[in-house]
Amino acid sequence: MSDSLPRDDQATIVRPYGDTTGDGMIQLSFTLPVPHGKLADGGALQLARKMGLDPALLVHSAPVGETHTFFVVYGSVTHLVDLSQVAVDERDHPLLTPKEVDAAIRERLRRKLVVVGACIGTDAHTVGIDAILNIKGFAGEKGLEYQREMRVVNLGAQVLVPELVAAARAERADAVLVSQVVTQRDAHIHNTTAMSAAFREAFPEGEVPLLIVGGPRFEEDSAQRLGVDKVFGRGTTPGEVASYLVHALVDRPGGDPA
Ligand code: B12
Repeated sequence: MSDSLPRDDQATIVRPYGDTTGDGMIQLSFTLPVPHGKLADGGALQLARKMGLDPALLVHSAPVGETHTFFVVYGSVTHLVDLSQVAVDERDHPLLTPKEVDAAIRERLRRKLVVVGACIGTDAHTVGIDAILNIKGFAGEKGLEYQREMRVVNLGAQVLVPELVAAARAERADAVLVSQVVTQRDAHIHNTTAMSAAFREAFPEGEVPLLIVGGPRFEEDSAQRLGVDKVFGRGTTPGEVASYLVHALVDRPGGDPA
């Protein structure tokens, strides 16, 4: 039995757990554009019941300014989770140590692997891309700057797509790493598709750098839809990114080692 699945047997059907096994209890939070009060509370419970929570308990209700109210609702759902229908994007290459990453690049690429990174659009959330690129790293792992065989150019925040394309060309980037944290009005989707289209227009086919995008709200199986080679989500570590770079740029069958 897999450790990651807290179940009694190999069943693929599970229900949420709150107070007792299989009670179906979940908690959700949301905001309604209604002033704080009994009307707002009733509206919140109505929404929860329409979403399939029965019984639904209002455990928190607080004003957000004078016109909105924030809620936390706790309740039981009747829905079942069918694990056999869940698609998981499993890594299809090994997780390498920093030493193995450097050795692979040195021995097989025989030149430095160039990475250009940026946070594009109006997004100023640089902590994520810095976690991957900067030497201080993330979750106990050093960032890509630690790799002796990589040259990392971090352009920082609010980089415009034409600037990114120009930098990738000037630096002869093997890979372009883009971060998108703000998701309001699907900004991360629009910015990423605009970025990938710009690269495909600016570079001849077969010479487009490897395009990687990351951020906490991306769906990891969305690379094709976004026009990029790879998507990394919440909690990504630098080692996962370095291992993927080796897999895609150094080990790639028919890859250009020159
Ligand atoms: C710190 C922070 C800020 C700081 C940013 C400082 C900086 N230099 O980055 C400041 C104060 C400037 C800020 C401003 C704003 N923020 Co802010 N911010 C946050 C906060 C609290 C933490 C983000 C963070 O640093 N996470 C830690 C890093 C390590 O995690 P990460 O970004 O997910 O990165 C990891 C992975 O996603 C992945 N990854 C990320 N990028 C990449 C790229 C690649 C290539 C790869 C491989 C992997 C990868 O790897 C990383 C490591 O695992 C979040 C809330 C939260 N708790 O997440 C809100 C949050 C992101 N901010 C938010 C908002 C709304 C704003 C503002 C619009 C607020 C305002 N009204 O002014 C402004 C926007 C400014 C702008 N122009 O972008 C919202 C976004 C909501 C949404 N749906 O889009 C959030 C979610 C808060 C909230 N709940 O409302 N913010």
